[in-house]
Amino acid sequence: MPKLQLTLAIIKPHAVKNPVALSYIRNVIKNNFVVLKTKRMILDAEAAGSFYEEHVEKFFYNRLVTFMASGSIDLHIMGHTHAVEVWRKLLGPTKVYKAQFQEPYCLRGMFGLSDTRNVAHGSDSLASAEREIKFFFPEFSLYNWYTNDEIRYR
Ligand code: RTP
Ligand code: MG
Repeated sequence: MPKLQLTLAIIKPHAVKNPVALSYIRNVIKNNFVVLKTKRMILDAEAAGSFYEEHVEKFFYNRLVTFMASGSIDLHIMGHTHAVEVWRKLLGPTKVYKAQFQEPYCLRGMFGLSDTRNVAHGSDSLASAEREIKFFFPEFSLYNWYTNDEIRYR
């Protein structure tokens, strides 16, 4: 049985509030990944700040942190043999002008409103995926997931 690589998807507040976006994104996730765990939560600004600590020096940091703490977010631990790459490909470019003009059928092209309100987050490497899953789900066991494991944990 093929082994699963894991990634963390975070559906951002504006997309959680948009029923068309949310149901489309959920279908994309369901059709492409084994979903191992989901959680809806509201981050406080302190937690959002520490999640995005690598960006602390960037001009958009305060805007990003304030936005991520502005409403409910949906977290998904998702598995696929190439989970990190596949989810980022489905999301498309970070910058909304690139997403809309170069890849209009990616999730950010369809539902992105700005570079900050760009629909969802995806881990950018295996190491980030592990850090990010541990950040939100400290009790989650990261290893030895296989393609027949859907819903075992949820
Ligand atoms: P993500 O982590 O969300 O998948 O996005 P990414 O790796 O493609 O982008 P990154 O450079 O890591 O940026 C992290 C988050 O910062 C927000 N951002 N806002 N000009 C802006 O307002 C701006 N630029 C980047 C994005 O929403 C990105 O998700
Ligand atoms: Mg990133």
